[in-house]
Amino acid sequence: MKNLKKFDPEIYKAIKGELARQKDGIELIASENYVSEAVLEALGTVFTNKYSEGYPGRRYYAGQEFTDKVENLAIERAKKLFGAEHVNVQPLSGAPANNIVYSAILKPDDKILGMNLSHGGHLTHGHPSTLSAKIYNFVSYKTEPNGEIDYGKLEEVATAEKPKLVLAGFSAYTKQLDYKKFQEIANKIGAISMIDISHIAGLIAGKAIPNPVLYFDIVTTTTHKTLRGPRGGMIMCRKEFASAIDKALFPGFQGGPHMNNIAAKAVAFKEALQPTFRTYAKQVIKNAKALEKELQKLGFKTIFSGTENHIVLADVFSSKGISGKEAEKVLDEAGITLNKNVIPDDTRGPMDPSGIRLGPPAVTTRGMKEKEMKLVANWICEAIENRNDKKVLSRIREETLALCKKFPLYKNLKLK
Ligand code: DSN
Repeated sequence: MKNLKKFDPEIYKAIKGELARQKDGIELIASENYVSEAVLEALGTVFTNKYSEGYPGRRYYAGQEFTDKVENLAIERAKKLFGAEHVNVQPLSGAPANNIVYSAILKPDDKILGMNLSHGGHLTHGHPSTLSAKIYNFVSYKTEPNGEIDYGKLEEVATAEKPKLVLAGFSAYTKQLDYKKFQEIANKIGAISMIDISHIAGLIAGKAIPNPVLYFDIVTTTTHKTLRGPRGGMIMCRKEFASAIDKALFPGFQGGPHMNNIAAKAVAFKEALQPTFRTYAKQVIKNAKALEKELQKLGFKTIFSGTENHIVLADVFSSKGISGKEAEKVLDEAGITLNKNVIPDDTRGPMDPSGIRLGPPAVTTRGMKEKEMKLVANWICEAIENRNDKKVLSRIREETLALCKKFPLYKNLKLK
């Protein structure tokens, strides 16, 4: 980065700082991961210079010999990974992907049935502060006190509300969804079915959990969470929705695709097709289970208990008398990064909720296993229980740093 260092030392310094932060901290934000150096290399290329509105073979500007190659490879690899009939790799991220689908298949005021945000759903699945909630009419379903979705109740709501779209998927839920039930409910009321697999895409690609692609009409995802690709989104669908979705993306919603990201997506998909990715995906779930089990032993109440994916949600307010916001801050000081999170029907606000969400996709990438998860859970407990003792927090910080050094990241990436 010698050019950057010379021309823009402030940005250079921030990049260097971020690299050190990522290398030296225990990253437990369930939606984050570390891309490979090959993915990073693809991201920082001259593809960022190119405009390529349209799709391979039918673009609006000339000079598409290499962009077409890259986009076709990304599509081909995604199809192989997920078994989808049609793939669009151009969404800039998950929220645009969801909005593009809504605009492709719905009219303003049409009804969408999605998971309630405090029960694990996502902002774009109907939160009132989003643009989509201003355009469409969202109704929601919730989880039961035992953490499960009651599919009988879901069917009742769907039958009463008659949504045009039945939406599955989550950003803070820990259970395996019954894909077939969603499909049957959508079929029964003549609705389109959609699942947002942003969180679990890597677990599906790595065959650690079942693949929903055959059950749903439309599947959206981000590419940067468990799938371990660059920041971005993707839409997969049955052939009958392909043309509407492609048009809703361009010219409907986005302009030129970010070809450097699409190149990096193609690289990440190739990585996810390797047998080692299956081992990774399975280990992520083993690690999440180990983390949850140890936290429970230490007195943490976990929500949707008995994780079946990469997410653990803990009610720190009722277990340890600390808010999610304060826990996030204290743990950051100890070298452990995670996020505050609402719990079902949280009586506290989203900026200072009762819970924390944590997950091991990133630490698993650096090679940590169940033994390390046990250590991490114990540090979390110790830091929270001794939150006012700076000496304890600083000792834990030293210990987390020592563990990170044992599992090095980006060995060839050294910024001077
Ligand atoms: N920010 C992502 C997450 O953490 O789940 C989803 O929007």
